[in-house]
Amino acid sequence: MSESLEDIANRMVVEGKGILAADESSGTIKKRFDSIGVESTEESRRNYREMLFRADDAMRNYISGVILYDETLRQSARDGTPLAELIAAAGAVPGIKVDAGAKPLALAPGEQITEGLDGLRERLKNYYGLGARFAKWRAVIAIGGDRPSWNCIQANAQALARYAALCQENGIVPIVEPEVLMDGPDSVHDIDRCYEVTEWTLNTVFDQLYDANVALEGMILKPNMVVPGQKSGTSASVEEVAAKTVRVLKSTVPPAVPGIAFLSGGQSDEEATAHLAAMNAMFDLPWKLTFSYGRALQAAALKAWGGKVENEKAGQSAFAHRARMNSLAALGSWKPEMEREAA
Ligand code: 5MM
Repeated sequence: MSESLEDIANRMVVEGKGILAADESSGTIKKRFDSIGVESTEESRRNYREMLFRADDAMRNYISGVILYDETLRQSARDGTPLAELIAAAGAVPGIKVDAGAKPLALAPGEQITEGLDGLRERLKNYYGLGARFAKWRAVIAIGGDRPSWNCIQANAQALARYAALCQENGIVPIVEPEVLMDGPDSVHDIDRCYEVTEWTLNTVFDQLYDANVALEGMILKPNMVVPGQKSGTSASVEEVAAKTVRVLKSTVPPAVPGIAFLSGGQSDEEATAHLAAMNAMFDLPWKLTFSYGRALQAAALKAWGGKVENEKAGQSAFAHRARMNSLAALGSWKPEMEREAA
């Protein structure tokens, strides 16, 4: 019998584990590889990802699921094992990014709408056959000037809800990712503006999910944390970020949702860990709170690897370290000195 949506969702946010976002599209992974001077080819992308998925300690103990890009879900390791099988063999759930990226929203300068609904039902059936049991769709909301507009939030929330309903219809758990960006150019983008826009976005998303008949028990939310914009010239303590993020989530996310797995959104590795740890240590929460980090889990591993086979072990231990720190954060027991001890 196939596993229920609820069981898959619960597995994705099981105690002390989180999700590895390794779903960089070809353009994004090229940027990451450029930063370490490695050419992005089908083979180098496969080698890098195979290194991560074969990091046994990290994968077995701290990672509950991996988000893949279409190419990776169809790739095999050097010994011919499909990469999705490596992930499943380590006890993690393979997942797939199904959006086609954020494109300019017509007549709305500076705003974007995520595309990819056309043909999605057929693609989901195909991905299920390839082993994917969850999917991800990311909407981006920018703060700046008089943005975001009602139109941008509404259009993106409706697309997220249509995507989530299609996933559930096909036995796939949707990760619903409405990201309020933290890199806006605006000086008024302080933590309270981020709070306001995140609250508006999440309320709209859950309205749309309700209208689309999406079962909250069979989905995972992937939101941003409430932080000041990187160019706002303001800052916030770890405790303030944790308190405001938990407050906005408690006022918008029904407890029927089994788990919330944050994106890191450009925070440093340690910031992303510290914020998650503080939320879990300071508050009683109705859902699991964990990580679904891309950059904050991979940056150190990518650097240590540097595109060389002889550095694979170093890349794997850098990944295992960050995965363990974030696992401790998901349990609320991470302390800054643990970073030093491990080093
Ligand atoms: C891994 O990056 C994903 C985006 O890739 P594209 O921009 O190429 O589509 C992204 O959706 C990611 O899953 C989330 O934003 C979380 O990653 P970060 O780096 O924000 O933790």
